[in-house]
Amino acid sequence: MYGSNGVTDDAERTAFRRAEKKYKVYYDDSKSSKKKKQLKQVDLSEVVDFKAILRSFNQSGEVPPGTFALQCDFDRPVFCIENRPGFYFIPDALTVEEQGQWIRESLISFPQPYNRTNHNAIYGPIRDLFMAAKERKILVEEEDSSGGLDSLSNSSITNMDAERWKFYEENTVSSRGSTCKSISASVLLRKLRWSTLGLQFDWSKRNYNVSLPHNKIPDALCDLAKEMAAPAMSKGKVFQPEAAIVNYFGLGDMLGGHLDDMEADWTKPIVSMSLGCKAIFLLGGKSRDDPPLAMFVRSGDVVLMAGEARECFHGVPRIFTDQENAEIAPLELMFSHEDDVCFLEYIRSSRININIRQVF
Ligand SMILES: O=C(O)CCC(=O)C(=O)O
Repeated sequence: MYGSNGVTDDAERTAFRRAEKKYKVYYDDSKSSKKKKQLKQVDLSEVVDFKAILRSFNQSGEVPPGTFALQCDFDRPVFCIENRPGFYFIPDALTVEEQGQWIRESLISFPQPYNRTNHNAIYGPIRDLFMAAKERKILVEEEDSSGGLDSLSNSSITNMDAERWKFYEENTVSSRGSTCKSISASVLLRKLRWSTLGLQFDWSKRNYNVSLPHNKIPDALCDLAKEMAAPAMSKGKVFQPEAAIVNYFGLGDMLGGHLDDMEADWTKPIVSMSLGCKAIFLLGGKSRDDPPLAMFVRSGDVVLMAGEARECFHGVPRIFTDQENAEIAPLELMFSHEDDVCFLEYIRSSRININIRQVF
């Protein structure tokens, strides 16, 4: 499902694949410039824009054919799509402060053990990745012998003692001319694709492994998810957040079409929050042959998928990282303090999605 090149030779086979191919990032070889690779232009005329729909709804109460505003007690407009029951779009649902808070948490605390990340399989649990990237540290595989890197100053070690890979200051690693395997924390941060909160999802078995130790989902995130889930919940029922997957996207990364079907009760929504650069979300039907609807998802938007929409293929074929299209000006302002430059740098070329689930 994950990867920067999920669309292969059989790209033309289904309507979903064709849409992924239409929107994914390609570089224009014909205009190859020595300085910078040019992105191929993409036709965005068919992409549904809920920001524009919200604007029109606020001005005139009108929405385009095929969409409608949900009649509910929620304190801001919630839009639905006529032939996609169970799908809800809440544009601009999170304040800029909330977006900033969850971007910070997604980078600092969500990838911390016991939460697992895509890096676990190779490096084991990694502690304090974001700080290590900020401090330009290097993750080094420990040698067993006493003359190995164990003899380096303990103060430079920030990873868990029992772990085989540990962070070192850049200069302490290079001065030893070591033959150990190593990788810089900033490269690892760039390659961070997911972390899992609460009950841990096992990607290899595609189910929840309740026996794995895990950190509780922060109360503030549970409260926010409960509040956001309300338009998709039956009267009197409250959403119970038990697990979350945090997806991290850089330019060229995509999330291939898939179903989220490992939770017991599909009447409960998945609460999906977008942070950072704008992206295209594809909402398909129950078969990959159903042509998907493409829509923009921007920082602060929340999508709910419940009931029949839980059976619909969906994915993210593209994010926009250029100044004009990323649409992150309010976040740039929020992270303008010099202490926040590391968040600013990250989010200028990234998108984060937090999707929260009730498992049982
Ligand atoms: O990134 C998104 O908006 C969608 C995430 C998603 O579909 C998933 O994690 O299952």
